[in-house]
Amino acid sequence: MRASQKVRSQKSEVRSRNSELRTQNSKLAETHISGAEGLYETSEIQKVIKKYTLRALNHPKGRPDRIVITIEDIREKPEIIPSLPVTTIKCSSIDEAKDAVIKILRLLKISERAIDTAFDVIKKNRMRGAAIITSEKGNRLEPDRERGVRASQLGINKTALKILSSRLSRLGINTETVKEALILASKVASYEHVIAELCVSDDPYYTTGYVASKKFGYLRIPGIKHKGSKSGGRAFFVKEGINVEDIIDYLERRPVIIGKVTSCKGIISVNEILNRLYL
Ligand code: PML
Repeated sequence: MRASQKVRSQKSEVRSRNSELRTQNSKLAETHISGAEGLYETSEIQKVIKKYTLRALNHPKGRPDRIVITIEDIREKPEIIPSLPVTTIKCSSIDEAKDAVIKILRLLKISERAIDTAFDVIKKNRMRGAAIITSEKGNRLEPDRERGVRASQLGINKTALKILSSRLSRLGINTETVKEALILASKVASYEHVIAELCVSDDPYYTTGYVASKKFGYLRIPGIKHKGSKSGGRAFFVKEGINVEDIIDYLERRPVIIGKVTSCKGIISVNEILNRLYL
């Protein structure tokens, strides 16, 4: 499901050939409001369409004027993977949250340059999908920098969903947002050349982000941005020299289903990660 809204972009001043400044007519630009997807049984389609439509119509980013729902038959047998373990990092301020992200990424051997590139992408929030950033040189690999890369063709089977919901409920975080983000992060991290993912929601009222990796699992970072901030996005940190077409093919086109749920822990301090007390 993709929901969007046409908004009038700000009037811009342009210089004409005789050097006069004139105001250009404003244009309508399409703004992303909400997106969701999953792999489902045929019998679930009606229920899911209702769920996605209601979500789009009640989104805090505003009322969409266009909701597109696409239903596609999957022929390839999905790969079954486990979910990443879930943990929340204790952060009491935005500075602490950013500091935790940087420390975790450094521990995963992501260079300062790559970290800066990721924060820059997230701050600007001009992409619909994710940026692919090499972990040493900090180079951007995605062929279309506006569109980015969309992790797609992902889901969770019914048994695993029940277990996940019950484990997250005990921690008070059993929401669609957390479950969908965890499913996506688990697929992304399962690709052999992905080292980590950094995500900050572009929802102005959702301020918890995450750093996900095979090594430390899905680490939730509360308060990574100010309430009301429109910045957000995803960055996938990858090994240098990877084949970009292969990773895009895996993330966008290979069906992957969570079939097993790994542990869901409570809140820990970033030092427990840094001191490697946690694994
Ligand atoms: C999004 O899709 O907007 C990102 C959601 C991040 C969820 C983080 C969490 O609460 O675990």
